[in-house]
Amino acid sequence: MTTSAVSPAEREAMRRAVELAGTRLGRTSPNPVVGCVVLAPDGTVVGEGFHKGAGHPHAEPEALAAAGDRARGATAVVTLEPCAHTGRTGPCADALLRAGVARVLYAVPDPNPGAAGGAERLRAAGVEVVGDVLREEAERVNELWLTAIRRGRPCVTWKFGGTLDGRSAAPDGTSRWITGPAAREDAHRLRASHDAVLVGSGTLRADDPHLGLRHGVPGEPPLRVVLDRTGSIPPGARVLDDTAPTLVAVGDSAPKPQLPGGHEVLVLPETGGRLDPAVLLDELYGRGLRSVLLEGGARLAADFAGRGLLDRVVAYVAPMLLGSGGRAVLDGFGAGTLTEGLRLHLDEVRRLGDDVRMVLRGRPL
Ligand code: AOF
Ligand code: ZN
Repeated sequence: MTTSAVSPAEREAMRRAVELAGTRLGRTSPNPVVGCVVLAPDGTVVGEGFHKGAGHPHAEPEALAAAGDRARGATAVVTLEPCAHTGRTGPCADALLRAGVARVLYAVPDPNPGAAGGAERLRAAGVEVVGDVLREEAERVNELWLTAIRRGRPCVTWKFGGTLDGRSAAPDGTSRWITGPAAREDAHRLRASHDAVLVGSGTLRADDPHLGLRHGVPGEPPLRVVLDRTGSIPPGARVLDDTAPTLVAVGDSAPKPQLPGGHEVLVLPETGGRLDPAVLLDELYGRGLRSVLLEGGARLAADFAGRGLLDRVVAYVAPMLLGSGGRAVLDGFGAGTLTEGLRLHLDEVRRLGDDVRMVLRGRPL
C-alpha cells in the first residue's frame, strides 16, 4: 500500500469515527464533536473514543487509552486534525507520538488557528499522515461548529413548520397541528442538537412555548433565549419554568423584568427601536455557544434573514393549503425584485409521515 492509499477498513473506521462524533452533537460547545478509531496493522479495531465535551479529554487520548499497548504501530483514524496545542488538555499530536502510532488519517483540518498544526508535527516526527479522508461526511457532522468558527458567531438555523403555501397559522391563529407527529418529533431532536433556541416576544405571547426537550428525547436541554425588546415577558411564561435556564434579552430602554430564580436578563442596545440580532449572537458566542435554532416567529426569522444571518433552514412542509389571510412563515423581509430574493441551496429532502423535511443552506462559506 502506498503512503496515501486509504484501505476499505480505514474508510469504515472513519465512518465509525464520524458516527461516534455524532453521538455528542449539541453537548460539546464551545468544542467540536470528534471521534477516533485505532486500527491494528491487520485492520481490526483496537480502540474507540470520542470527545465528551469541553474540559474532557479529546477523542484521540480516549481511543488510545482504550487501545493500550496495541496502539504501537497502529493507525489512528480521527474526524478532525489532531490538535497541537495545550488548551484545557494536552496536544493530541504528542499523545499519538507517545503511543507509537505509525499512521494517522484525519478528515477535516482544524480551522481553529490556536489548535491547528498537529498534522505537520506528526509528519515531522516521521508518522504517515493523510488528510481529507471522508471529509464531506465529517464536515457534515461538525457543520454547526465549523460554520461558527469560520463566521466568528454561532451557526444560525431557522426551523419552521408550514403549509405548502408558506403559512404557519390560519387567520384565526389556529396552528395545531399543521405538520404531523413524525415531523414534530424530528423537530425535537433538532432542538437537542443545538446550544440555544431562540424565540421572539410575539411567539412567546401567541404560543407560550416551553422550548424544552420532550420526555424521551436524549440530550441536554439547550439554553432558551427570548428576544423581548420591551421586557414584557409575563412571569408565568412556561419558558420561565425550572427545567432549564432562560436568557431574556431586553432593550436598554425597557424596564428590567423580574424573573424567577435561575433565569437571566441580558440588556442589549436598541437601534431605531430594534434589537440587533448580531449583537445577541456576539454575546452568545462569547459565552461559548456555537449554534442557535430560531423557532419563531415570522418577524424574528425575517430580522435574521434580512441581515444575512441565516446559515441553514430546516423546513417541515405539510400537504395543506391555507391561502390568503393565513399567517406567513416569514414576515418583514421583503424582496422588491427577484434578484433581491434570498436564494438558498437545497441540501437534503426527506419524507416524514405525510410531511416533507427540507434542509437548506444560506450562502456558502
Ligand atoms: C482534537 N481532538 O477531540 C478535539 C479537538 O480547550 P481544549 O483543549 O479542549 O481544545 C479545544 C480545541 O481543540 C477546539 O477548539 C478544537 O480546535 C480542538 N478540538 N482537537 O485533536 C478533539 N475536541
Ligand atoms: Zn486534541
